[in-house]
Amino acid sequence: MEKAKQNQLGKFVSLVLRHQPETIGLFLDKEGWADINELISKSARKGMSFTREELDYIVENNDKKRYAYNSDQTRIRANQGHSIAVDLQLMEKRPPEFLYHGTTVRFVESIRKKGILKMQRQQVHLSPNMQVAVQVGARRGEVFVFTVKAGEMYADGLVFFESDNGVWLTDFIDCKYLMD
Ligand code: HQG
Repeated sequence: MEKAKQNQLGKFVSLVLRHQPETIGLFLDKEGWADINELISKSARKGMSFTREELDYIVENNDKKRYAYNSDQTRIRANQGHSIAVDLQLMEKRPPEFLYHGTTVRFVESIRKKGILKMQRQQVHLSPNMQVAVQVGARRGEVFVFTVKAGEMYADGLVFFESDNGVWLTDFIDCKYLMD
């Protein structure tokens, strides 16, 4: 599959599995799973044709492991990043002492005032290291990385989850947990 098609297919799958399944009339169950045959046939009907092998390639080789198949490989879901309400049934987990949030300089003042909000997503996304956080922030312009005192939040009773592709999730980060 050509690189351009990989990108196009990846973006399309993200859109329908995380944000707008209704654009192709796709059904997601409450844990975010879609039937793979249904995804393929309904996508084709909307002009986005791809084969099961092409989808396998995307799931296997996606740079961030954004998608996963279930155990019998009949269903697919996004590992994180949803704006629609899904229950990924992740286990709560003790975070490392520090986690990182990559953003852009123009949001810094607002974040210092209001904390890190989940905005359109279901939870705030945090990276396990500075390098990944820089990549996340770079999507939006000049990068700024907040170091988050995750260990302190956890000690204060706040809850964290780690997605299957290594993204840390929590509901909200009060500004007092941001390093200066
Ligand atoms: C910002 C991608 C002003 C926040 C990435 C971010 C990640 C505020 C933006 C995943 C704010 C929301 C998530 C406040 C937060 N004032 N701005 N108080 N609080 N923000 O895309 O973290 O490629 O929803 O800093 O790699 O950028 O999709 O979140 O800039 O893992 O798999 O509001 O999405 O993964 O943007 O990215 P997003 P994010 P995928």
